[in-house]
Formats: sequence, structure tokens, C-alpha cells
Amino acid sequence: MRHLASALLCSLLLPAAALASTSPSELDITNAFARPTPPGATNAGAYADIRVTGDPVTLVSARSPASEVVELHIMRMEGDTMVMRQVKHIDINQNEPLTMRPGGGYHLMLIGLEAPLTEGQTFPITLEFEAREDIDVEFEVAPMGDMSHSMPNA
Ligand SMILES: [Cu+2]
Repeated sequence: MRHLASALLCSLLLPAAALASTSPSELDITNAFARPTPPGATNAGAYADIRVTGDPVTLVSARSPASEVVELHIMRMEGDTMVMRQVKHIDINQNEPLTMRPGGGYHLMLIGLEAPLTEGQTFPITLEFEAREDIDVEFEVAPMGDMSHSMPNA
């Protein structure tokens, strides 16, 4: 039932053209959130889980009215230093759902925030995939202590 509910929500957010899409794979996007930003912050990470059923999909870019640009980033250890780099795309397949969390791995980077992100606020990010319709996702600004959004080992 959870799955059906989120599929319905997604279809409501999609532009009418997407409903006519013949793409065989189905995307389930959940747990979309960002952290509140301190005053003066210009950048923020945003996170979501993306699960695909069917053919693999490729996330190629993202955009949002909340910031000037949204980049696809990965944060990982290089040697003994944690570094953040922009990536051109993120591949997602049925066996490897994308799980974005603060502290490491893939994330969306909001650069040039229009305003600080405040707890309880929501904002949209449009995810752009290769060879399929864009998807608008609503992100919730959730506090650090929200356990449903923390890393397993945080
Ligand atoms: Cu980043």
C-alpha cells in the first residue's frame, strides 16, 4: 500500500505529458529532505532515496527555485581526506537503489541559496533523467535530530 500511495503522489506531481510516457521502468522517490541552514549559508545538501523498478535510469541534473543551481555531488574518502566532487550523472538500477544521506556518498548540492532553509519548510527540486520525463519532488527541511533521517551509524 505504501508503494501505491507514493506512486499516486508521483503521478499527481508529474506534468500531463509524463502520463503518456511509455517508459517501462517505474521510479519511487521517498525520504526527500534537507537540513536547516545557518544564517548566511549559501549552499546546502539535499537527500532522497530513489528506487527503480524495471530498466536502469540515469539522473543527469537537477534544478530548484530554492537555489541558483543544483549540482549532483559525491562525498568520499580520497586517501585520508573527505572530498566532495561534482559528478555528471548518477546511475540507478533495480538492484542498487540510490540512498542519499548526509555525511557521505551522493547528494544534491544546492548552490546559491535564495534564502536559508528553515525547519518545517518544504521546497521543490526537479530531477532530470536521461530519456525520460523530469520529476518534481518536494523536499522537507528536517532537523538534525530527526531519527528517520539520520544515518544508520550517525
Ligand atoms: Cu556537495
